[in-house]
Amino acid sequence: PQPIFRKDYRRPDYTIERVDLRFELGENFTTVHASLAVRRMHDTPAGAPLVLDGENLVLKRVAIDGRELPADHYIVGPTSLTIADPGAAFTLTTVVEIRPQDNLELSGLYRSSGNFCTQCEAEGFRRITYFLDRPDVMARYSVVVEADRARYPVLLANGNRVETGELDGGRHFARWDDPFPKPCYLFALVAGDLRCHDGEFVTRSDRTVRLEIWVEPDNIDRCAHALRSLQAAMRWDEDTFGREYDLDIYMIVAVSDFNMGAMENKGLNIFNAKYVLARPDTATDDDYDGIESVIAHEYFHNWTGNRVTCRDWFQLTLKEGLTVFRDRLFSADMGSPAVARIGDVLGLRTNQFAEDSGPMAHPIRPESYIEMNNFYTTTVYEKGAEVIGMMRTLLGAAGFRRGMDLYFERHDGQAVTCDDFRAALADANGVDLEQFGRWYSQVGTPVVRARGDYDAAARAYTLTLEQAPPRGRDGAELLHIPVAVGLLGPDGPLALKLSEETAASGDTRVLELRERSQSFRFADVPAAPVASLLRGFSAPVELAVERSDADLARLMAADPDEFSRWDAGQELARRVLLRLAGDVEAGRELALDREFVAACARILGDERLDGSLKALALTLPNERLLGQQQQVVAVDALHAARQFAVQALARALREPLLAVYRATAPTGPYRIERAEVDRRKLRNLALGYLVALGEPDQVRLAVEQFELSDNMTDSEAALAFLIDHGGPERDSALARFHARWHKDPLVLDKWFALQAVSTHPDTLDRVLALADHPDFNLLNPNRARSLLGAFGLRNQHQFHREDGRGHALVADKVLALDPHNPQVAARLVAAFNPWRRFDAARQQSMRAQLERIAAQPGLSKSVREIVDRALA
Ligand code: DPP
Ligand code: ZN
Repeated sequence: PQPIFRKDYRRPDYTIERVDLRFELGENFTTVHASLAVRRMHDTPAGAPLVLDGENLVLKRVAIDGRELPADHYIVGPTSLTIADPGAAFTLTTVVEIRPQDNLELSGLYRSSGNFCTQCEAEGFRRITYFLDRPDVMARYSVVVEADRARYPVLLANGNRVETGELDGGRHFARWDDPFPKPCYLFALVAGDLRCHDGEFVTRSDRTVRLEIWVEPDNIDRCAHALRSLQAAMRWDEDTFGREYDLDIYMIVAVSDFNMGAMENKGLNIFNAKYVLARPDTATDDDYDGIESVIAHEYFHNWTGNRVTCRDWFQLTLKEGLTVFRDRLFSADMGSPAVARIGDVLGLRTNQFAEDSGPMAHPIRPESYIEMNNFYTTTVYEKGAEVIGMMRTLLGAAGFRRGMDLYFERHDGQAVTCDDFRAALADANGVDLEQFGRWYSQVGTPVVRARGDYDAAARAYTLTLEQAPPRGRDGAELLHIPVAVGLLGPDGPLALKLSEETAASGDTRVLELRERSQSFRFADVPAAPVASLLRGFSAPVELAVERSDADLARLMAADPDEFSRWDAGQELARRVLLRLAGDVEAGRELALDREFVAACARILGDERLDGSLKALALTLPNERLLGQQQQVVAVDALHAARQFAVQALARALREPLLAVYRATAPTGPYRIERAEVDRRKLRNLALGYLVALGEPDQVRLAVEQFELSDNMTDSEAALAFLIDHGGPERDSALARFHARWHKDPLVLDKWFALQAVSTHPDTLDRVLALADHPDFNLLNPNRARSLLGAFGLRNQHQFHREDGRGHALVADKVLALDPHNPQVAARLVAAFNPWRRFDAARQQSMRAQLERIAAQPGLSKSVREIVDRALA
């Protein structure tokens, strides 16, 4: 397969202005009738052929302006329909047959739990009908859905329902019109036996919007949180960005088989059930948060993605980076900004930094791709959101809002580029964002080095910041990097006064680093300060600065920026763990740093910190993050070091941990409220450490919590600790959990995932057995991810076993899945991407698996692209 390059973008020769579709849904096949109003673009030469995309379609009829096309006027290729000289403006009619029931790729029109649904982003619409399947072709749609009434009582599509009726043979139909022009990737259709949880929202201009959440009948009691989240998101987007919803109805459908998290189709979102369904006994606090943010994310796309969409797929971050940024602002406003920010940064460092230093590294706006689905990445999404966040930091909240307003004013109804977005922000504020624009083409994680010099005589502190290219990418252009800094004096944060300023004010400054190296001089600094750098993680960079453990401990205790306090603690923990890993490798006796233990004890007793922040501060960096800090990832030593540190901390803090556990017992039934979430986070953190001691009394605490809790948050946490502990307590808890939940797919996914990420040494054998469990289904994306994704992408110690059995297992499943669902297989095979970061034996093992996969005849282009890049 040939790559497609961003620089080769050309406008389409033809455009499609109106689309009339009729779907005759059937058990064996579905017939799709399409009438497209096509117009030749004014600068297209007369006679240019019309080349439509199409995949897995059986063409039954093709006509222009009602006349059948003679066979010598068109060519049906494997992925196209080419029509010679079709004219300047005409109606093209096609009739095709498709087989949704055989569609296991879950792209296009497919079946899930007996219902019909669609997924068209990025290029699924071409699997439904012949079309110009590209986002810069925007059309108005009218859609008729016909199906058996008994099996498919509910028939949905985008826009407004304008007609329904009965047909012969027990069939019925519904017609839907979408008044807004849209790219075909936002098309959606659903037909099935579904129930509706409904509500409404009154917009700020006093229009009442009907809200409908459609689910399988058994799930009707799990929709309340999704509805509340939607209402909150709608209000927030009005208040924060002045964006009002534009149709009279907004529908969300939950389906069990879905490749992604959710899809923002105009007026008819289709969701992975995981991001809709929640009840206290089935969903954890984190699940509730995930639902709130994904519901909001898809809703926010209505303006950032749908009303203003992408010109081409290279611009994906235009809508995704921006919409992730918007959903993060929303989540921060709904809950704790510091907790939200810590979660974002942890995810970015663990996943995006790894991607950016591996074979799939790409800019947030990629230059080329073979399979677009492979570029729905943490780089495009999460680093993309960081890039938007930096612009907001530079412009301020009000300036950013001005820029957003101008963006919508200029581009509503258009398909545009990242440069258009940046121009709107710059023009609305009269600033220059040219140098900043390099973030869109930059690859890898830049390094910012910092050095401080205190001049006691002048009472001045000079901070020198220097930017260096990411490792192995010399010659990268200089970036425009906002670095938020503060200074801590002996008595706490200092009011800052840069030497060019007239008076001291505030305790944070955003320094703009645009040169290779710049110095910033702070005046009136009474004593040598400790610098707090990159507050709030103001740029997605790696910070390199020499700081003593004592400096870190001071930041950890006194930095007014909650994120930076956490970050200082994590850096200290990272040092401690990496030193311990060195001791493991050298065969030295292990001892946990006393200062570190003392710092942890202070956090546990710190009155200023809520339970969530305490839990985050006392969670040691994960093994993947630690591995990123090493030249060669010391898989076993890191694991041993971290396990040792957990147990040593638990021994040292046993009494305070027990006291915390007792003091945080529930006082009533489960409530999803901030204070309660904080309480559960802290309680489960304490329980985790206590169970790690391996003592019968502490294990019993987990067994009791598992048996008595009324909610999934507490029972899942207890189960996870029991699985790590092993023994009969584990087996009986797993059996009980399975007996209670085996008919509930989302809960059973947890059962698989918890076993896959376990630290217990027998994990690989158990995962092997689970892959043959009757409840395992490789073809269901959630289930495949819950076992294999969790194991391959999150369990560094077990996946990278030296004997290579972990590698072999995941490679086997990639090969088994690829012929059916290449998109999910490609996500899984990415587990091998970091292979060059390991020792010789592990490299050889992973390389052998990659070569075995590469040699597979008929490998999908999705998996081929990842594997070829990994081996290159
Ligand atoms: N549905 C995916 C998302 O919202 C792709 N658009 O991010
Ligand atoms: Zn999105």
